[in-house]
Amino acid sequence: MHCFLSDSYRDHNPKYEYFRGEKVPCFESVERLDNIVKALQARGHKIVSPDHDATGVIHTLHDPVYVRFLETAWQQWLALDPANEALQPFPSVWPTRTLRDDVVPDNFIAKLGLYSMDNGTPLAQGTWRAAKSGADAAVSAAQYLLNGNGSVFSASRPPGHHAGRDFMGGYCFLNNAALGAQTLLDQGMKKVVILDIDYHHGNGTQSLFYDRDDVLFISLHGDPKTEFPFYLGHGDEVGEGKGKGYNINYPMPAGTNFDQWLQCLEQALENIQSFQPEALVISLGLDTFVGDPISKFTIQSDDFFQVGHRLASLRLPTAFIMEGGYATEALGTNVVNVLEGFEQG
Ligand code: OKP
Ligand code: ZN
Repeated sequence: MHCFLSDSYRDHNPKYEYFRGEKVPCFESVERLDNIVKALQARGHKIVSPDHDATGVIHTLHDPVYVRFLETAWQQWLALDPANEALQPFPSVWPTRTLRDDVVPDNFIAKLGLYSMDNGTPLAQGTWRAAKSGADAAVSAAQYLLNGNGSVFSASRPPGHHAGRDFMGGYCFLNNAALGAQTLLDQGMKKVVILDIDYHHGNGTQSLFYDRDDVLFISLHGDPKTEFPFYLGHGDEVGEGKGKGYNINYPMPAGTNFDQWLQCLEQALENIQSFQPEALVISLGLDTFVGDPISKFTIQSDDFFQVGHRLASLRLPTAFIMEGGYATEALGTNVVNVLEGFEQG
């Protein structure tokens, strides 16, 4: 499959995140994408650099004030104290309910809380460059479909589906899949689907399109009653206004196996067929894998061929956009199994 690889993914390289109150090495690591690239090369897939600039569509979907914050966050952090170079900023306070989110505080950590949904999204020196080049890869993938091609993969990190109009979270800063879908619409398509098969609900993507009928968002994920992002992704979230009926969630309990997962996928495929879209954007998370260290489904590496195969049955121009997957060793194999299952389908 034709692959766009983010040029700057290695620039986002935070040293640690917090897990159960302890500093631990980041699950969302540089090595994840290194391994995907290795597997793509070993199995003969063509890898090119992004050839489109996402700046315009980033400012359509994301709040320009939030984007400016991301661009300058590391400088703001260093301006507090040059010794911060060796440290990572984390938010520690959030404007939850009754508190005001319409006045941007001067305090940097308070600003970070305003623009974050969690304290689990480490920010480092090259974060903006990596996030921006990942968005460029997603937009390039969308353009590749618009040029008449049938399928494409955008290889990037950090992921995107938890990021909303004006917030980061869940390792995500810019919503790559949403930016790809919006590009398809901006260039003349009338209806596109985003199907999110990452283990975690794509709360950012859902929120960006919740009141719209030109993007059908469907997500298969761990039940938010027990799984991140906890506060969105329930089955009764069906969209609002003219978007009513264009948001579909399939939450599944921890322990869900491939047969049970596939039953939800088959329902999602029927939802997609009824919508009659012009293109499909897949938020491709591989953290549904049995060996994933932070997730609880039991899908095996070989099952991912069938996932790709079933997606191909829709016969739609399809852009795969990389999201999560933290079993680093198996990640390359699992990604390429989906892509090759699709090509063989
Ligand atoms: C991002 B994506 C470990 C807890 C996990 C949230 C998970 C983010 C998943 N510190 N933090 O959807 O794969
Ligand atoms: Zn995930």
